[in-house]
Amino acid sequence: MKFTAFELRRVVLPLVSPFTTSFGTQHHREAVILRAVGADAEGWGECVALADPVYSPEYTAGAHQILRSYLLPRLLAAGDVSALQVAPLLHGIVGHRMAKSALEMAVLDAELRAADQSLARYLGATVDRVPSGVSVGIMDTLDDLVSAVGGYLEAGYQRIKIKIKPGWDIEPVRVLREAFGDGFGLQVDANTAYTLGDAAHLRRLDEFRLLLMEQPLGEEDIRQHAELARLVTTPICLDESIVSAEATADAIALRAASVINIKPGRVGGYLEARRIHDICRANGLPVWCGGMLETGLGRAANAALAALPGFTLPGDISASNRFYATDITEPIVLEDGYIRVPTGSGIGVTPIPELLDEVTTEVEWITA
Ligand code: OSB
Ligand code: MG
Repeated sequence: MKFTAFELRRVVLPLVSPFTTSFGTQHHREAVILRAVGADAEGWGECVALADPVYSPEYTAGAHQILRSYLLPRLLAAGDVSALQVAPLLHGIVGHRMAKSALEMAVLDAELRAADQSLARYLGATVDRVPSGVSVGIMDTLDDLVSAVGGYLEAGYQRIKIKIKPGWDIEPVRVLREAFGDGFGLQVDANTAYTLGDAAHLRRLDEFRLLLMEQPLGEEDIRQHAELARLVTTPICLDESIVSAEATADAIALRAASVINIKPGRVGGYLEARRIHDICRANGLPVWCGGMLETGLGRAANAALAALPGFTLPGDISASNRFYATDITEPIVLEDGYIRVPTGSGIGVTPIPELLDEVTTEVEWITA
């Protein structure tokens, strides 16, 4: 399809409660939303970069800038393009996978809407709903944590992930097992907060029957994760380190991880995400779909991806109301612990114009 214009929006959505990780506290979700205007249909994309470069090198203002100055002009100049051509077309621009992912998502959404096909069907989904997990931030007190997790279990979430950091790791896990027992899936996410020197400390998590330990060490510490994996029994899962299919293949070959968190935004798009799924499946590694506090747009698309057969663990695909009192789309809801896979064409949801306008802080049109 030929694309004639792109609408770039900056949005800011307030969070229902602050979200704290080892890299900081978020009170708002600031994001770039992209609308592709094509000859046959429109498509929507969401950029998962955070407001600041604290999880990955990308950040909202930078993603906006790279889309405006480099990615969109190339796409507009390319004439007729399909989603499969977006990554090769943008290959000459190094990095910026989150920005590239937003663009590929918008093009793919438009293409699928024009063909009246759902993203789930296009990707190869095999189920119509996906089990829902929730990511729980670092709290001020253990009591606050127990009460938050109690609420999520009550709501039906099928597994709990808690954020950890040095000083908030063993005890939080212990109190959750004491409060709620062994009958629920529990995992931890360190967002790179430890070093291999902490191996003996991290080994203390082994007695709590965790599903996995996510990204304990640095993004580039693939070999060190392999070393750590030999020293602990809790399965190691990589998030930040998994930036591409190539990085995934290397991590598997080095035995640095036995589980992979796939985030489409982090790896450059849903097509690369599917490649990573395929590589993991061929190697017998379970995968799950990570989250980046997406609006309903990214949340719906993630549910489609998570419906592929290799996604055998519940992902961080929670209901819209886990983060937002009002989403920009019809809210994604939890039903008996599951999120329904959208069946409409494309990603299956669109922003509700008034709700999108309400959270928009800047609008810019990029044309050929
Ligand atoms: O490490 O998985 C992470 C949110 C922002 C940045 C990184 C991460 C997270 C989460 C939240 O854990 C996942 C979600 O959207 O529910
Ligand atoms: Mg993570």
